[in-house]
Amino acid sequence: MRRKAKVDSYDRPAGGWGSLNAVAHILTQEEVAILGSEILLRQNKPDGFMCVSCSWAKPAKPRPFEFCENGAKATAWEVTSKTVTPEFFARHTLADLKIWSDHQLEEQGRLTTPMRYDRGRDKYLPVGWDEAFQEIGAELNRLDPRSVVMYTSGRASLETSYMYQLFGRMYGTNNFPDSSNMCHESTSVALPEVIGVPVGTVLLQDFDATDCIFFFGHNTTTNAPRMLHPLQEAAQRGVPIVTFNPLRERGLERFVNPQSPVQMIAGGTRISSQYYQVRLGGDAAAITGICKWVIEADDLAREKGTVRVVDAAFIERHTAGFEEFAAFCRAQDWDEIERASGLSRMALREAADIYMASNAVIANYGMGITQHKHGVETTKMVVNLLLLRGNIGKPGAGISPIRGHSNVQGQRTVGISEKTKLVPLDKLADLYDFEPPRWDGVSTVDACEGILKGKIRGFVSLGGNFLRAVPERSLMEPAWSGLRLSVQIATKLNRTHLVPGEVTYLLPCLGRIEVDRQVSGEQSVSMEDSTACIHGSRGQRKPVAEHLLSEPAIVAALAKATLKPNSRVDWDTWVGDYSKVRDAIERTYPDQFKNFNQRMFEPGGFPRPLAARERRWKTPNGKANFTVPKSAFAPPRESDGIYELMTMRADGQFNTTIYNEDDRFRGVEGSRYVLFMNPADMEEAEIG
Ligand SMILES: Nc1nc2c(c(=O)[nH]1)N[C@H]1C(S)=C(S)[C@@H](COP(=O)(O)OP(=O)(O)OC[C@H]3O[C@@H](n4cnc5c(=O)[nH]c(N)nc54)[C@H](O)[C@@H]3O)O[C@H]1N2
Ligand SMILES: Nc1nc2c(c(=O)[nH]1)N[C@H]1C(S)=C(S)[C@@H](COP(=O)(O)OP(=O)(O)OC[C@H]3O[C@@H](n4cnc5c(=O)[nH]c(N)nc54)[C@H](O)[C@@H]3O)O[C@H]1N2
Ligand SMILES: [Mo]
Repeated sequence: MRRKAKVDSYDRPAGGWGSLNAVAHILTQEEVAILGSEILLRQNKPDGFMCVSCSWAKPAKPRPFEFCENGAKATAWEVTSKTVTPEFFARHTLADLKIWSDHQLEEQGRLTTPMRYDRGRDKYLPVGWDEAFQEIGAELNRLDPRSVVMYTSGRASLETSYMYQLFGRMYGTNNFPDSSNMCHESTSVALPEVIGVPVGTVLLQDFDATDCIFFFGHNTTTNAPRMLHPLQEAAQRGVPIVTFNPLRERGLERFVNPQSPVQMIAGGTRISSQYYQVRLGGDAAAITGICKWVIEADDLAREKGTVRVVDAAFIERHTAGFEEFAAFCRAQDWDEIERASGLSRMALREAADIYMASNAVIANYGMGITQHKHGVETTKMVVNLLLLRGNIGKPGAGISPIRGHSNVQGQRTVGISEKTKLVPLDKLADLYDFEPPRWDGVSTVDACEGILKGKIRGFVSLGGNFLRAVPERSLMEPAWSGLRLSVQIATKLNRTHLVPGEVTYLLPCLGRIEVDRQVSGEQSVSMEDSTACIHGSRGQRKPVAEHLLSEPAIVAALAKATLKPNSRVDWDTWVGDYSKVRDAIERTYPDQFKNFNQRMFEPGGFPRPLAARERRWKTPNGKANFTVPKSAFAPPRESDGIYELMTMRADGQFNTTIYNEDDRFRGVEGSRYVLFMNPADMEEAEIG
């Protein structure tokens, strides 16, 4: 039953009693007795499983409960005792199911049986695994590999992802778009150009050593709640946390640690010391303003012969482009900076003063920076700010893009990419004696265009909900039905599964929290967190249904049914013992994964070596690069009555997975279709 939507102001802190309530609620909703079974106690622990929700770092010395409200929701959602059986599909045509909400679809529970779509009956019918693999293999062999997309959602393990990309390349395609194309692509493009690594440089211990944190466009309360712990500890040490966000996000203001009895009574800690409600898309202008103050202060110091404000030695030795960047900042006009950032010059002066008074600064950011047309330039502006005072490659400092899915960063590390320059193709060719395709494959956007034009004919999806995750649904859904082949490897029923191609399979897999038993015994898998640390993860729960296969087993079976035998790749041995896949990953990336099997359960994870952390710059010029933005300032409003619209996640969702229709921290209950508007704008437009 739908509840009536209700919107109220939420003035309580994040965390606290509300969090505990929400956890109890989801456990009941999903009919899981997991508190008793101690499963939550194993979450994010060195001997346990890695949370299937966000990718935030896992500490070496975990708290007794190293999970947050949303992590508990994600666990309950996966280990639910509810199941979708063949009888369910026998009862419902896809036309029936199409009117269900996204919440209702996934809420049916875990998929249990491989299914094939039957057009005549408009229903999914059960099919044997072998038959499914044989038919998919035959279909793939009839299609041109260039016309086949192999999508990955960011949850699959390093082992699965490595096998999947190898299968695809041996089949003949580099079409490996992934969910990261839809979130931190700006990071993956910007950072290699300016600091020579595609990922963030901070480690969890940097939060203990930092003396200032800048925070741009991330809703930590909902999207990486465990990060509130290091933020809270830093705030308690008196570290300034300078936040830029058009919205006042609750958790960035106050946080009550639900694990601390004292705080539960005392009402928590302030998180942000400064909260700047930057204009939407105005971060590049705001950072320019801050840098302008820094440069002016430095110019003055040079004039007077006093201590430099910028880190001149670092700039001299490690960077290129400083003079051009400084000239750019000097030349910017304050009126224009104020207009584009929505912040006054004195507010930016205050932020600059805090920045200049700090010796080790971390800059965190999320979708508020990346998901703009100018996301790449704005990301580079964040780097400019850090480079001015040598805040990359020293303890307590660095850049920290807060990634999304729990292994989205790791998948790129082991070869999931459509861009050939990011993949060691020669090494793969050498190790497995085949000729990988050398052309660049399609990204998510290219894949959509290819589907619209009818050029993409086959789509294999390793998790995810592509049709719901991409925009332009009204164009994409009809075009999707033109696909010859759609193969969906999934745990839960979702919207994409309801739009079949000519030949459509739904292949149910084990989740990460389930025990994965193969011939050599119980298997573990691994993933990379937002700070480039690798963690092992062991399944804990009995699988929800007997016919489920693991993701590596499904990928291997598809590969065997599609490819000609190759004596260098023994898919069965890999499936029998995943440590053999890790050996293969280590052979492919010897520097990154040295002693992979021995180190995967190190508390806190083992950090991948990142050159930028040691101030070695793998950029084309061997330097860290200052860059001048070309177009990052928001354009003027075209006319009155035209508003800027921002969309973001609610608290009750994980991307397209909708746990419930509430957004507790924004005071919304019972609906996801809520538009917030500034009261002044409403009054002016006579709305309400
Ligand atoms: N519970 C839960 N956790 C998740 C997810 C989930 O859906 N649910 N998704 C996961 C994934 S895949 C990802 S990518 C991450 C995403 O996590 P976030 O990066 O936090 O993404 P959003 O939820 O879109 O929140 C964007 C934030 O940026 C602010 N913002 C919007 N525009 C601007 C701007 O122009 N400038 C600034 N400075 N701020 C702006 C918004 O007010 C909001 O606070 O979360 C991951 N974790
Ligand atoms: N409407 C909407 N669109 C979005 C976003 C959003 O918040 N809302 N967020 C954007 C962002 S930042 C991202 S990263 C993308 C994410 O895009 P996707 O990664 O494609 O989407 P998700 O919603 O994360 O995928 C959920 C589905 O994954 C499957 N699944 C869950 N666990 C597993 C598993 O262990 N194995 C397998 N094989 N399948 C599994 C389930 O069937 C579930 O229905 O979406 C982008 N687009
Ligand atoms: Mo994401």
